Amino acid sequence: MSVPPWMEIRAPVQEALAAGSPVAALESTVIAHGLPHPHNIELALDMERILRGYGVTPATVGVLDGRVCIGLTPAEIEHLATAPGIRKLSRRDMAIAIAQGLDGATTVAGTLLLAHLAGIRVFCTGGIGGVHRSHPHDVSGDLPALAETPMIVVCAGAKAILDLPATREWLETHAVPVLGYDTDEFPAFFTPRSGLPVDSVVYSAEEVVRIALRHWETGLRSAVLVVVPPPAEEALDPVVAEEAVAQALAEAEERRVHGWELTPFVLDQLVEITAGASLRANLALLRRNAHVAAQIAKQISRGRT
Ligand code: PSU
Ligand code: MN
Repeated sequence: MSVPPWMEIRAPVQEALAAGSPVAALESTVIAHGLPHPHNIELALDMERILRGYGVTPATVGVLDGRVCIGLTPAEIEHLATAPGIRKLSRRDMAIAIAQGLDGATTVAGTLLLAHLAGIRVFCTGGIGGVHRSHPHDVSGDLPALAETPMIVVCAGAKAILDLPATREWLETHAVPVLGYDTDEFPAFFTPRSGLPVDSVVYSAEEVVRIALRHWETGLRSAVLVVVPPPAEEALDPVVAEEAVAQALAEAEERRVHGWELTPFVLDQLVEITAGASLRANLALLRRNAHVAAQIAKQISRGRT
């Protein structure tokens, strides 16, 4: 596989890919813009530890001085977690960041683009972006990236701050199968249920991989979304969650926050409004997703199912 000159696949990831050993990609926007310091660094390193515990090589993706790095080092993760002015890189921003030598953290969309280019097939995140409430024209770049990238993406659904029915419809239209991992409902990120259906319930990594391989054999190039509910002990009460989201969105409206800043702003507000409960839920679901993604990465590396 030929790798572009601006991409560095770091040695552990390169070796694992060459040997056919399991690899899972992790994004860095959640580190730079999604979680407060120092939880962001702790969580990023913890997700890597969870993957390694299963024998899976973590590939945290980010851009440093215009170099695309697949498999950031802990020092580089710390840089993205603490330095001011780290860009949030979706697909449209990538060429600019590379050509202009910028530092940036990759969103779900940005990570999908780069991890696929590196030959990775499993990606673990918290919640995907989607259609924003009352701004139906603000559609996250995550959705078209999911429609166009053959990758198994493990998440807790779409962030509850979004229009979940519209987001769910979008995935359906663009041929992204939604597999509920031991659940029959699309999770609402902070809470296990949204009232929206999944396309199928699956109970094992083996089932996920079998479906994903058949999906791509049909010629489709879209992602397969595996949705995992947040752990019950840390999940928010649905009424509390909805009230907090409404309050956070009203605050964003009042301060006229929009575009790429909206999601981080609202997540930040939620931590304050819920006195840290939304943060605990976010951290817990990210860890759980890493456990599920690790098993899927192991299974896909075993070859044909
Ligand atoms: N999930 C989280 N926290 C986050 C995000 C997802 O638990 O911070 C990030 C992801 O990187 C996702 C991005 O791609 O938010 C979506 O941003 P936007 O709505 O601007 O596309
Ligand atoms: Mn957006």
